[in-house]
Amino acid sequence: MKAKAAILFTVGQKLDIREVEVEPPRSGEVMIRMAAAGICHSDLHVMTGHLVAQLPAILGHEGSGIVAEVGPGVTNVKPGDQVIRLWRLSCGICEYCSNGRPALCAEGLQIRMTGRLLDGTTRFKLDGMEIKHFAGVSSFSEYSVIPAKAVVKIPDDFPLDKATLLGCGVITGVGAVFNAARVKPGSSVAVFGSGGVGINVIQGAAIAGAEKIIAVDLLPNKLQFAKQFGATHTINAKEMNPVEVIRSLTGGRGVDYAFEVIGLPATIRQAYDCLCRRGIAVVVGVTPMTTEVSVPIMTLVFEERALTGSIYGSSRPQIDIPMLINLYRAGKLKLDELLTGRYPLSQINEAYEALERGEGLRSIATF
Ligand code: COD
Ligand code: ZN
Repeated sequence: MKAKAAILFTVGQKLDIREVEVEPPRSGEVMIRMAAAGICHSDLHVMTGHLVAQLPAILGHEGSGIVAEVGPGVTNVKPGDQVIRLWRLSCGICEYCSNGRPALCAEGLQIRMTGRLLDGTTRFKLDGMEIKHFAGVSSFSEYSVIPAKAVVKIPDDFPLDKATLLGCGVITGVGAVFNAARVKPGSSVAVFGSGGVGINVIQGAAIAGAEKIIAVDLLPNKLQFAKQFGATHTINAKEMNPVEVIRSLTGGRGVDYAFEVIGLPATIRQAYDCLCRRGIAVVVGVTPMTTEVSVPIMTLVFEERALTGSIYGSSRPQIDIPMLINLYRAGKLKLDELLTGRYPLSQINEAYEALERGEGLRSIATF
């Protein structure tokens, strides 16, 4: 099967749209005809070399589509089913899967680090050359093959463009609030970074019933979006020191929860510095892999503050995605307002240029 796909050949280059050969699914795999793929900053981090991936690869880790074909032994989905693709495969039986932390499963890490599916091979070829699967998803391809365990079936009448956003931005942001921090009603929250993922931390905090939600960004348009998604206060960190303003907004106390959704050591430290005693800072953003972050022992121990990370919203996608669909249908989760741009796959580099300029909230590539 031939498919148009966006390939990253070398760090620092643009994505190249090429026609690749997609092999049929093998045992335990499915082939998806993609409907839409999300434009997330994490793919941009791969293009700039900030995040490491095996290349050449078809990028994209957020996506939805329709099952086109299933390999031997697949029973959880059938051709014609609408699905969301997960960027972290999980085996379902290891210690972490059993404990409700499937994003920590070693199977998913193996695919992420090698760019190959579980049998050690890829299903994409370009003129006989092996093309890697980014995050086991490679959603920037008209067709792609993925382990059947890494899809979530969604209702037949659910719009696939909105569904796409659930697969990374929404579950990562809302999940960090619900699962990692477990934000309590009436609490105070600061969110550093109000982009495509940060805005979902903000709406997650609003759904969780936080009383004060303070959004921090450098761009006025993002802070405007933050208010629309439930922020009670906004801070432009270009104009003022966010830690000082957060302290003064909380009467000197600090916030119960702070989220870093940018990926910079300085803002991770700011998130920690604006906590109250026993406050929790959750880091969602990733800095270059060798970075270290330090915090003062005085506040860590004597104030019992916590600094932790959250990967993929610390979620259980087979439970959390249906829950997010229900929240959307109940009018509580904003997806229509989140989707601010659509680009055909041929214009995917323009979509990333718009992301770099800070336009909109979340865009999708369409097929
Ligand atoms: N202070 C305040 N805000 C800032 C600063 C700063 N110093 N610098 C940048 N920002 C704002 C930007 O203006 C922008 O609004 C926002 O931070 C970032 O938003 P986006 O839309 O560009 O990026 P997202 O939301 O698509 O992605 C954010 C991540 C943190 C997820 C991403 O950057 C990242 O670190 N990814 C790696 C982690 C990972 O792989 N996660 C899983 C897949 S997403
Ligand atoms: Zn993402």
